[in-house]
Amino acid sequence: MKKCEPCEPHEGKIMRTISLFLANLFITTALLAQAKPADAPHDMEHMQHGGFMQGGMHHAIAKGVKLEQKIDGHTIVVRIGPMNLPAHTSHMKMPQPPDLEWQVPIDGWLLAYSPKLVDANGTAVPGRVLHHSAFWNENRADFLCPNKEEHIFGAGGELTNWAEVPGYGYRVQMGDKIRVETMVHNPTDSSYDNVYLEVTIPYQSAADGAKTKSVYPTWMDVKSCGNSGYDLPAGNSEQTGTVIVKYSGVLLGVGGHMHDYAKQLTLLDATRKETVATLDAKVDDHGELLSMPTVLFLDQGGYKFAAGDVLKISATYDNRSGKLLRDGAMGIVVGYFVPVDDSAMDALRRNPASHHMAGMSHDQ
Ligand SMILES: [Cu+2]
Repeated sequence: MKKCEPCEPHEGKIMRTISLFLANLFITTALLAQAKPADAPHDMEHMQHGGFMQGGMHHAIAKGVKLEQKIDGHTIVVRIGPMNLPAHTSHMKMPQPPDLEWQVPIDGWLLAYSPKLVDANGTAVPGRVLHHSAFWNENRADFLCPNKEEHIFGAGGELTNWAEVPGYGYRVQMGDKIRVETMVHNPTDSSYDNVYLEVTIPYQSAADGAKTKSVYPTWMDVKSCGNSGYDLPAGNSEQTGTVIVKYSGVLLGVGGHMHDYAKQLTLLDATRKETVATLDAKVDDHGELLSMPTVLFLDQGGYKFAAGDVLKISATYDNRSGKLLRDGAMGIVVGYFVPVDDSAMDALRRNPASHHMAGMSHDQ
């Protein structure tokens, strides 16, 4: 059994810094939880089941948290709650919602994701109390790392939107099973009761015959296809990984995800010996991450990848805390990929692995 990894260095800091920017749109955000290996034995699944800060930790499970959805016009609202959040409660002390399952109610494309927190009266609750939430499509494998499920949406305390990229969407089929991992905490002075996380998801129905093109979320990680988090040594350091693109297509644009003390994230097409993007982190005087830039390739019709291209991802940090930060770093270039032959991506569909959903304890 995997032991609890300390994650205090992360608390309240990481999630709001996670940003993926695409097109000339708004900020898109992504929480990077790591997936379990698809073919892991069942016990393995359990210990790796949670998000990158959740896996193997010993949380009490919040009772009575449910996932509900409603369709309103061309919008689905997924609602998770109620959650009671006493003031000054760390994510370790807070009872956490179990993993919940969202069954996609439409055949078509999900176009955007807009999260918010409200109480039972519909009054806004500060986003800070959301540690993170991540949506995983159990019916699909990640196209770069098929050992992981496709990570389709994530958010932290910043609650920023994954805005619509006009003409593009994420293809789903009726009944697709999306696993929703949510972790909450409350660093504020106020207690909040009966809190709901609502994610508003506009969609395009396949029956409407629109010429929506499918995009695939693309996570290019310095840890290659392994767990995203790694120990950050004091001082300057660099971590490098590679992934192979097995499909020809274009990358529309990229943003990046790093943690505090970040310096730079780079993406190279090693096969073409070309730098795809260089993302300089913006940090404050204390090294706290403020933002990561976005690079778009829309003017050139996207950055072209050929099947078999080797991508090299590098992350540099300058950890000025003077000590090693356990699980303190990540380096992920995040973008949207449009394959030349979308039908080739059908091979990534699969039957979901069996999970114990609602009521599952993370410390099992
Ligand atoms: Cu991270």
